[in-house]
Amino acid sequence: MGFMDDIKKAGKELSRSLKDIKSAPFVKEMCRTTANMYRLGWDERNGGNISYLLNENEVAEYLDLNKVIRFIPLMGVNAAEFDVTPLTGKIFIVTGTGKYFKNVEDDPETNLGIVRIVKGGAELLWGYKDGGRTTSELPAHLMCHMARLKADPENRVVMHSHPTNTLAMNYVHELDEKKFTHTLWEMCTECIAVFPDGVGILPWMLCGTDSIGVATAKKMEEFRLVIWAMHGIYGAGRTMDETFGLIETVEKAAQIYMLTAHLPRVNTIKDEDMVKLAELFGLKYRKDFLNL
Ligand code: 2HA
Ligand code: ZN
Repeated sequence: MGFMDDIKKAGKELSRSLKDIKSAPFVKEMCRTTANMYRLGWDERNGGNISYLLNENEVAEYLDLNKVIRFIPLMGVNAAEFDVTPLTGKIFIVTGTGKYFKNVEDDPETNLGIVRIVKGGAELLWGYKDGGRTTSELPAHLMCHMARLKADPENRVVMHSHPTNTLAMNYVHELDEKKFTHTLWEMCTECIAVFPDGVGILPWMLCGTDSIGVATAKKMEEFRLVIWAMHGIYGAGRTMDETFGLIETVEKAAQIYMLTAHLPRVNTIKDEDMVKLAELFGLKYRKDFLNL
């Protein structure tokens, strides 16, 4: 047998030994999470997007990493100015542009894609079966990944969503990071323990552009949660559960706020009590966001 035959044989053996991608834990996590978010009412129509940094060796159990389906350019950014070098070669699973969270679970191969980041765009390794592309917010996601990886090398997930009460609160509460975080911390005892770093806030900005990406990533240097005023929220974390849990906790607190904001406040959690809780858990928290 010649050299080329050996290569062909090796290729065939590789594809035979690959596991079914739909059974991959990271595909299942994306399906479960998007379905949950849809049912919570946070991601109407094509609202929301998730990107999840994968371990290359794990992906190689399911896909031939040398097989690139096609190249997807980055949209909405000046590719020459947008430097993705720290993420070059990294593999992400990402929700598709225009795709509905509602439909991911039934058809992950159309609504999700697995891509490898290269200069100016992404190489598609799996998914977007109908010719689709990565979320229009991918530049913002990539910038957030770069910022969070600097703050925490274990960060893996960036998630964007439109949670109802968080959005409602944007219309009736001052959009000041200290005041907004403080109000959320007051709404559930565990808030200060879940997001001791607080919530960053951006004013209303045009989405899908690199300027909102840059601004979000800047906030993500110090916050794992960033509100896009009158639009939604970004969360970042080490796992899907952690990231989802951050947004879920903000949304729960915002719901309590919206249920009580128009009523006379009789009781509240005091700042001294929040300190006790943060100290019990040994947390580094934003002391400057309290009024002590
Ligand atoms: O992907 O939520 O901000 C749809 C959006 C854009
Ligand atoms: Zn959005």
